[in-house]
Amino acid sequence: MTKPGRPRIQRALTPARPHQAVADAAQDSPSEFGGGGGQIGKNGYQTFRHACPRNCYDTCSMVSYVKDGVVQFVEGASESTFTRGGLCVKGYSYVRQTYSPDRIKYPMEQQGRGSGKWKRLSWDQAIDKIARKILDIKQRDNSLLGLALTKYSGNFGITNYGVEGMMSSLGYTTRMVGTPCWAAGIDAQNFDMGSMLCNDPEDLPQARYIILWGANPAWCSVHSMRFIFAAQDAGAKLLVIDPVFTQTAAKADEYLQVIPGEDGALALGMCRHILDQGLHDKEWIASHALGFDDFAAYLRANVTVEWAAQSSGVPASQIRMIAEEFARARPATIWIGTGMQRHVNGGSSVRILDALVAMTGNIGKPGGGVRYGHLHTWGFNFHAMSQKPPKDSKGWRGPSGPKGEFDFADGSGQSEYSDRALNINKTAQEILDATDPPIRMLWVACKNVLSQDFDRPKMLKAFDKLELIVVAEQFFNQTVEQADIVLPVTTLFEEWTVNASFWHYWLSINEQAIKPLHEARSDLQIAAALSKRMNELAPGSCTFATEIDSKEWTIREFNQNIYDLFGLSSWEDLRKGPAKAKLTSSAAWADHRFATPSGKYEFHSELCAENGHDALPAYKEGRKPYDKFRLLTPHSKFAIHSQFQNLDWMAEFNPAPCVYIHPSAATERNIADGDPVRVFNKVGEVRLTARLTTNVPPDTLLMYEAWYKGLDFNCQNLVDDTAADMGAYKTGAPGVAIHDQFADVARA
Ligand SMILES: Nc1nc2c(c(=O)[nH]1)N[C@H]1C(S)=C(S)[C@@H](COP(=O)(O)OP(=O)(O)OC[C@H]3O[C@@H](n4cnc5c(=O)[nH]c(N)nc54)[C@H](O)[C@@H]3O)O[C@H]1N2
Ligand SMILES: Nc1nc2c(c(=O)[nH]1)N[C@H]1C(S)=C(S)[C@@H](COP(=O)(O)OP(=O)(O)OC[C@H]3O[C@@H](n4cnc5c(=O)[nH]c(N)nc54)[C@H](O)[C@@H]3O)O[C@H]1N2
Ligand code: SF4
Ligand SMILES: [Mo]
Repeated sequence: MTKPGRPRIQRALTPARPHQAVADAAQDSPSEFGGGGGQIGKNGYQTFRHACPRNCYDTCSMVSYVKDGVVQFVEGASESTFTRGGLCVKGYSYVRQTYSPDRIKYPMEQQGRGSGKWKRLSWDQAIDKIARKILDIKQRDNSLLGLALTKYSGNFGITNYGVEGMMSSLGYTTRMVGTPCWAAGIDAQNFDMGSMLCNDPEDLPQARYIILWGANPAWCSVHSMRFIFAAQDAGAKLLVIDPVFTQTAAKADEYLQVIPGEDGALALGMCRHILDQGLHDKEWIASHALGFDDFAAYLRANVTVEWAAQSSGVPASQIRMIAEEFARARPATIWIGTGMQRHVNGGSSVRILDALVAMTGNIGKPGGGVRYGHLHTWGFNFHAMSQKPPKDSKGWRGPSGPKGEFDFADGSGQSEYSDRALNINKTAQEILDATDPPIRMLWVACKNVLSQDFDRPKMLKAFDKLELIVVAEQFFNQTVEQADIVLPVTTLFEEWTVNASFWHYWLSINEQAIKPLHEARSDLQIAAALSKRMNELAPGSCTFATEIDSKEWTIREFNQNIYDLFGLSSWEDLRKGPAKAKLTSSAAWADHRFATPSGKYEFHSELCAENGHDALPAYKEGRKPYDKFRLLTPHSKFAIHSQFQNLDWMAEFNPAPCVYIHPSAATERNIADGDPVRVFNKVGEVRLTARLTTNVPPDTLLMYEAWYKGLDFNCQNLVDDTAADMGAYKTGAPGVAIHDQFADVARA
């Protein structure tokens, strides 16, 4: 399908000044809660530096404008050539998020999970109850393996790894490891190249051909669109490959509707055609790659363009055309979205996309590359995370594996004991199965378990097994509803930290701009309070500091390597604005010294074979359908997962969830646009409104994940916990096949 023209979305990136009238009438009134931060700007506002700490590609550099101790409005920082002074709809609503009447204001205890009968506690009471429970577990089990932590992407500030530090400081505990997000792709890139590096997105304008493969940056990385448009303006072709005609697809020169999970077949067809046409980069392959002959033999023996067309639903003529265009354009690049690897064959598909970019000689080139993400700028001290367990702590016997994609050295050191690592993507099953000792207590931070984890009905059963559930949260979300104790946590304006991105190369300091609202405390302060009480009740039972200055702790995360990488003389330089890494090239792998065992790009990877997969980037079948329709539950424009959609500001734009159905499928079921429907499968059901659109294939249902305040919509009632193929090697657990789900629909 070719779509002509593309309306611009630049306007969304223009800095909004919702409170300009207030600004003009302003008096100087510096906030006393800057922790020594902030500058007096125009019109009497005190300004502070921030970073959007969510799990978003863009990790925007932000500025807050404070008057009378209140954040009046926010802007994107103009110094960053990535953020460019603009935020997305979610970023602009941070003020509402912080001052929302729905924020959790003080510690509370629930009289019966799900009862809604909450009783206010003082911080001392709450922490005392928690500390006594931890000591009780230790006494019963002679270890703290009965205490489990689940944490993911609520806040990626570097000091926020103090939550993991808090656990280590108590002893060896159980950790939910891995990532629900991008595990399969991480392994795939590690097998092919030895690490996950990524071109600077700001070099996209140099590309002559861009494929956005299962990525939706028009919603999920709005700032990247500017660079894509610049490439198009300079004559590049933009191709979007997605089962859904997304807003990103609407900007493309060409759109291909692939059958979900069949991207590997499509890319193999392209590889075969490029090989047949002799369009592969023989020089690049000879100098920098290992095992290409094996891959070529595999293609000749197992792949035809017709087979690829049959499997992927993309006509053979189109496969040939895009293969030739891609191979002839130099440089050409693929952005592999995280969406497309959430399949039982997702890692295998990513390896094939890597191979396509490699065989055309596009790796290591500005404007080229196979773009997935990177952690190149994350070399902090991880001081907050690195805490030693108390002496004589007992734990799991045996070595500890990686604890997720951000597994930077943990200070627990070498010991005969370690933490018990369980799969975060099977949290419910792991809790149900764990014995010796069972999991007795769950600590939840930066994670909305009952909105974002899988097989929600099973999760509720697993929660029934737990003796105590503590959630550190900002909002009364669906996990808090099922908790025993909730602790109010701060927002980004209320504490210090520092933020790097897994996509661009900017670094931003996050200053404290205001005093924490209500009785909110940061996760670090919570850890300190817990340590204090633990040591009062049982001296030596916790090694965490008992007083925390979040600014001091932020400074401690910096080191000379970070200063050198960003050209900083001190962390304080960041108070003048964000800094960009001094890259020798915008291209990842520009020196072609790959981090694989052979030092080459490995089409044939023994390491991959040792990890139980095919050594070659070979086709792997997708999941067999278990119900009538394919069900996709990707990311919303108005939410970061379960965050933001709950705000009244956002509800105004997007009041209620809906399921998108193709008109032909809807007619068969007598469903009209706007009808209330039931979507159901073996996991459970949800009720919502039907919307008819040809943007989805006839055999697919589409709904966006999100948490709406006051509505019981939850797509995890339909998503099971089936694993993706890869992820265990680098992140400690396989990824999860979020988009290999199936369901049926009927009028409600
Ligand atoms: N607005 C907003 N921005 C976000 C987020 C958010 O929740 N909201 N989340 C952040 C996070 S944590 C992440 S991981 C990223 C995600 O960023 P993206 O990967 O860009 O977004 P997703 O919505 O997860 O998936 C992208 C696309 O994958 C498609 N897809 C699903 N299965 C297949 C398949 O088999 N093949 C192909 N080719 N495509 C497929 C979906 O239809 C979807 O359009 O965005 C980040 N930014
Ligand atoms: N069906 C379906 N499921 C999915 C996905 C999908 O596409 N479809 N996407 C998956 C992906 S890519 C991801 S990354 C995960 C995301 O899974 P989560 O990381 O669980 O996602 P969030 O909804 O952002 O939940 C973070 C929680 O942390 C809280 N929080 C924010 N800041 C802080 C803080 O400083 N301290 C503490 N203690 N809490 C804080 C927020 O209020 C929020 O409740 O979801 C996965 N689940
Ligand atoms: S959600 Fe993403 S685009 Fe929006 S402000 Fe945060 S980092 Fe920027
Ligand atoms: Mo994610």
